[in-house]
Amino acid sequence: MPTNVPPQYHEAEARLRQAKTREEKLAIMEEMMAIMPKHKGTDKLRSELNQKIKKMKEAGDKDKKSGARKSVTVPKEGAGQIVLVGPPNGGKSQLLRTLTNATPEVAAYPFTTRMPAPGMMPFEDIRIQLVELPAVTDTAMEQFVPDITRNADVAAIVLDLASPDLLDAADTVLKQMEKHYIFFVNKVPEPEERKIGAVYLRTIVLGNKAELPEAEDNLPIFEEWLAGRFPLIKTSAVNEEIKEMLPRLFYDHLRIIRVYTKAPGKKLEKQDPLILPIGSNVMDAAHGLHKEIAQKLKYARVWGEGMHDGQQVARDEVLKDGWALEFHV
Ligand SMILES: Nc1nc2c(ncn2[C@@H]2O[C@H](COP(=O)(O)OP(=O)(O)O)[C@@H](O)[C@H]2O)c(=O)[nH]1
Ligand SMILES: [Mg+2]
Repeated sequence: MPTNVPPQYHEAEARLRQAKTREEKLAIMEEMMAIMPKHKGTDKLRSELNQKIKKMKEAGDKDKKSGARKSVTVPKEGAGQIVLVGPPNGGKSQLLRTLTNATPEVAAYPFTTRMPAPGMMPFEDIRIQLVELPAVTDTAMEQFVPDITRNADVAAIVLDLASPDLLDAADTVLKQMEKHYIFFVNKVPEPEERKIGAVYLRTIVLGNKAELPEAEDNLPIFEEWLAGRFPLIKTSAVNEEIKEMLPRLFYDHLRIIRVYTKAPGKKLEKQDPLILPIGSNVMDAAHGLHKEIAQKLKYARVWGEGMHDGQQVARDEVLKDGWALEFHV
């Protein structure tokens, strides 16, 4: 090869020869494109590669039109689903490894993860589903990335806080999602302020690799860019200490509560909570348990914060996290 390209390029090229599916090949070619330095010596190579990418995309579009597009979904499990989205190399896989039992490949080259990788993160007596999505760049995003994101409960944008491309990478994630009418927000707007057909997803930003000195240097400009749009949590995915902090934080952002049910006359055992949105009332919990209980419900008794044991409450009493309920029909 006449041009000077970094070793990662050759490594990617080797993987390209092994790649089987079109999606894989396309992702690797996009990666090669991103790795290749831009100067006169690479002009020809870049234009050739661009042509190949274009052809492959066209072939893919044809398949889509003929209905061959394969859809990738991740069925929800546990108390809520949080997607980990971001540029390559932010530390999504490492986060998943530290917080769940999943074992996605962690690597210093981009685009390691081509399929969604789910894992279950324990939090107290429940489990929350984390889903690592393939990297989002300005040239590459698998169709299922917005599809899965749209359906998630919360988004966590995972960024390498130490990267010189931090702001561009962050911008790209938001812009790519907006193309699909997905808006990452701190707070979901009131119905009258929503755009028709748009999806608003509560979002937090994980500023990862926070222990690196460059992260500290980048912080002021990054906070300026953020301008309070999302909560920023500094993390070190490699540090086990995040297990003490992140599960609670993710739980809080899901804006859910746990309520336990108790049968009249039986001992209170706090097991298998019902998961309900914050603001749910006694009636909602009854519905969550059984339609018939909801239909016949007269009142409930409550054990938990702010109540004396067995206090009687009406059907519209708003629930608190951790309450135990006894339904009376
Ligand atoms: N210093 C440091 N490196 C990290 C951290 N998290 C991930 N990495 C490294 O960053 C690279 C990319 O991580 P990975 O989890 O594969 O990123 P992904 O592409 O977002 O899934 C790997 O070499 C990781 O070991 C962190 O908190 N601190
Ligand atoms: Mg990954």
